[in-house]
Formats: sequence, C-alpha cells, structure tokens
Amino acid sequence: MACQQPAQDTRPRSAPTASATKKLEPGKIDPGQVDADASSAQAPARPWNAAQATPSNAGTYLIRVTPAPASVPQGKVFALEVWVFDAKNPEQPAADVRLSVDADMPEHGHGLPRKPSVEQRGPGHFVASGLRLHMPGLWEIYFDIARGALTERAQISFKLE
Ligand SMILES: [Cu+2]
Repeated sequence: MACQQPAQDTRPRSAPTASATKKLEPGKIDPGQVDADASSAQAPARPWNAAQATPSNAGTYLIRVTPAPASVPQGKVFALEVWVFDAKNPEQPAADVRLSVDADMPEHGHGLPRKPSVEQRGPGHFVASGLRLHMPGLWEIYFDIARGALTERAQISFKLE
C-alpha cells in the first residue's frame, strides 16, 4: 500500500496544462483586470466620481475634493485634488476659474503653519500640495474660487482626531 503512494505522486498532473492554458488568455478580457487598468493606466471618464462633493457658499459652484479631508492624517504633509464645476453644469469642470486653498482652526484662532501651493492640472482641475494639519481639533479648509474679479468660497469643516 505504502509503496503505491510515491508512484501516484509522480504521475503527470494537470497543473502545467492549466498554466499553459492560462498563458494563452492575455488576449481575452478579464473583467477584474480591466477594472484595475481603468483606475490606473487609462484615465476614467470622470476621475472625480469618488471625490467628496461640496457646494460653494453662495451656490455658484460645486467642488469635488479627494481624498476626503476628514480622512487625512494629522501632522503629515498631504495634497488635495480638486475639481471645480459650475453648479448648473456638474459634469464638466469649469474652464475659466482659479483656485486658492487655505485652512484654519476656528476654535484656536490660527491657520496653517505653511500656506499650501495650488497648481492647475487642467480646466477646473487643481492640486493643492504642502498641506499639513499640525494638531487635532476642528479644522476648516477653504477653497476660494475666482472667476474674473469675483471670488466665492467653498469650505469643508471636520474634526481631526
Ligand atoms: Cu490649533
């Protein structure tokens, strides 16, 4: 009985055949693979889809921000990606706006240790970098959207643990 076991183990197994079959499949579309590619290599049609949406204070604009500011780590430098839309056209970023970003701790009467810099990446698309929330407590992040001579603010308030 015992001597038959090794003989069984040396039989050709189906594993090499299975992996060879798998190697023939790259041309085939694997749904999981397509999802991974869409989020990294190819630009999705609406990259702001997962971003946090906030209207500006007078309702002219809608901003979408990622990551959600409430999820940022305390004391670490981070960047926010921001898309600005006209509220009446929330599917197409506004091409003629400028953005500045700042933050305050309203309960403490102070702001950021260092002002973030904002870079435009495309129409209505900005990245604010160099942000650092240096202490826990209530924070407000301000997004000042300018068009011509008019500026309107959108803000996100959250408690940082
Ligand atoms: Cu403070």
